Amino acid sequence: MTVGELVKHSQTRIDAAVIRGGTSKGLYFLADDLPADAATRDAVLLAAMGSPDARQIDGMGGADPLTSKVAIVSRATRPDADVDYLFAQVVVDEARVDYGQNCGNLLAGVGPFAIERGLVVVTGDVTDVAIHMVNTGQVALATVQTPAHSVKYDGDVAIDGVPGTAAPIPLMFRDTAGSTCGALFPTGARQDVVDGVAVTCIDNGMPLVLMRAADLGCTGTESCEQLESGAQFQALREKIEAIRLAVGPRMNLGDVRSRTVPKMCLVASPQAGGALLTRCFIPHRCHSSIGVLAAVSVATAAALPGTVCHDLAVVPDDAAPLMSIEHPTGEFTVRLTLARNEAGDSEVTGAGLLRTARWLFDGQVCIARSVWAQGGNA
Ligand code: NQM
Repeated sequence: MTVGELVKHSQTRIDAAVIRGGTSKGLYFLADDLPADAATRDAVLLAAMGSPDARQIDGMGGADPLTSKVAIVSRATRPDADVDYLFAQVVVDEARVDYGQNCGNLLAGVGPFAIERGLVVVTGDVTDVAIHMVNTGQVALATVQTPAHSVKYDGDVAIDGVPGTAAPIPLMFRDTAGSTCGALFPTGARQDVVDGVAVTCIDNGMPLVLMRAADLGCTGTESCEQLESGAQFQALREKIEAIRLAVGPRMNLGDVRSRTVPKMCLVASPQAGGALLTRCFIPHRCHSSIGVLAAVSVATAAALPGTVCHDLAVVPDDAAPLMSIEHPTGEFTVRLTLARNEAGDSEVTGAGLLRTARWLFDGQVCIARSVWAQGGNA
């Protein structure tokens, strides 16, 4: 018996791709290849990533929330989309899979995956893929480069946080306001005071709590390492978590102790010619850059008067301002679409941005047979 046959007999193989989407990386599955039963599927995803374990040494995860992500893709269940995309955050050091948020970075890999797996037909030099984001219910539009009838991954677009360049994948969002919390400003105010700190609670695709870095005794220019593990920032971390737990119910998220939202974001005046400087906690690790829908939510808060960051931000005077959100490894540009509502107030009606993605691996993940017994029914 060959080594391959041994593996085949003691483990179950499931077709999967590993794709870098934006500044994240994850496993991409066709929904039909995973167990239909939710408990069994979660047990399989935990085993695939190697969770719970801080090092994820017995799985494909990279010991970081940004590389412990899963995209589950299937034919669309609504007429205005081409495919359904369910995002799963596999918690690194707990036996938990969270479906309570979207991921705009993995979203960038969904179009290429859907085309390569035959769910979407190439239409020309570029192929638009309308993606139903099942976690929150909106449709995003991704444009994939498809010259010569196949997905083109190489190109000349650089995004901060990823070395080198690749083919652009523009993403367009509409109707993301309140997608998880029910309202753009779920507490009903553009600013609240929580635990003595002024905060803006916002959800334009990602539930976020914005706090001025200066109000918490830091500058916003600190490194992720300092913020995450510096002894001098222990009190800051505890304060941020206390605020998070307090605002969770007020953002219609309930008890957020074991949820991955809301994300917590320190803001300060821009330092590199952008619109605003950020440091995001997702919610306990510091993001090495910034999430896609998190950037959309930050840009939205920066553009709207009355938030904790509007007066710190440099907002271009334009109906479609390009908002450069500075983060630990560079910047992330979001183009907002602004409109006036009936009361004459400015509203954000859409957002567009550029990501890249690269297919890294195509094969099968091997899952111990015993996982089926632990997780439920296959
Ligand atoms: O906000 C990380 C990421 C994300 C989420 C996180 C994301 C988004 O960078 O749309 O992309 O906030 O957990 O992948």
